Amino acid sequence: MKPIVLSGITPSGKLHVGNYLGALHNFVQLQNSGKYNCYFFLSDLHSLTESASPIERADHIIDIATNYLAAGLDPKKSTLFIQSHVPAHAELAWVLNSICPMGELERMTQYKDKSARMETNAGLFTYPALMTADIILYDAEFVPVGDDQDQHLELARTLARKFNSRFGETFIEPKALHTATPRVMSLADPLKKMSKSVPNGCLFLDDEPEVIKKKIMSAVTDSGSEVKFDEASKPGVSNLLMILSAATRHGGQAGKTIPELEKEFAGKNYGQFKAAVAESLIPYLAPIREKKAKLMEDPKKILKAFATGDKKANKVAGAKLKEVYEKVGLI
Ligand code: AQP
Repeated sequence: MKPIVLSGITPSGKLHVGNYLGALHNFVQLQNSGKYNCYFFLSDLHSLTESASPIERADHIIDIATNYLAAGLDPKKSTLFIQSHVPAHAELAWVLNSICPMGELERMTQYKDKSARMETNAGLFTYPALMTADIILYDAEFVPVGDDQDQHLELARTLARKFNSRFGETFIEPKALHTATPRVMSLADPLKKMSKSVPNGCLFLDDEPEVIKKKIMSAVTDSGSEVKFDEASKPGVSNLLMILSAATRHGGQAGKTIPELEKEFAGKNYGQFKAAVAESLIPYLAPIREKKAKLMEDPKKILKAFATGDKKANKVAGAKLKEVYEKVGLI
């Protein structure tokens, strides 16, 4: 049996290159490797913790679903589904909330960061329990994510272990899978990660060439002139070097390495370097933007691509939830 890979993206805004280079690109690679049984979903229940209007939320769901397909996820190769169409996620989350120590949730950095900049709610606080349910319902061994999710993955392992030791062997402890760009930083503040909820630092997947150029040319870099990778003293330049390295890959081939790029840009200034980053990114992102625009002509067809996956996910997750209810003594 092939190992199970599962991951999701929250429809809380438009996708940015961090979401793509840290997660979505990897989903497609893993799917196409043929080595895994892949599940990819839209974590729309998680988006309820944010204050989008119903119309905005529905638009974001369609937008991310379209991005999945435009980036190369294929319902014939992967199980693609929508979280809210599979009730077992919310049900298992309640069971896990009931065994999850408050202290584990209180120390989550994402919760602390978000609660510092937005009004908090109980959903935001207990989101890692729902995320754990999302993963362990399917016996997922590997979860491709950006490194901002490592702490939540660690909690998923803890909760799986805790449940197993209290109620008997039921869940697999999942492991994170990272890409070479596990944390793309904000273009406006390279000390913070690029986040959908802070749009002014984002390069969006469907930004037009002129917008890409403008955003990259005005990305915050440090004083100095040397194009060198040093995350402590040159976080802006280091971030752009990582983005450029990813954007120079073609097909299945690896991109230029950071040392190769440092050599290529020795003696060149930041303006020349940034222009080269934009020139590589424009053709790198164009196929996704163009495919997405084509898919958007028929939004109903997009959601149809998730219908078979919804059924399969309900079958797998429903069976696991039944086992859980029996083990905890619900009759
Ligand atoms: N900056 C990033 N660099 C690399 N990977 C990233 N991811 C997010 N930001 C970066 C990865 O993208 C996947 C989907 O993320 P998500 O939408 O489920 O949640 P998130 O991590 O909270 O993403 P955002 O963009 O920061 O959204 P908001 O602002 O709404 O919270 C995940 O695998 C994530 O690691």
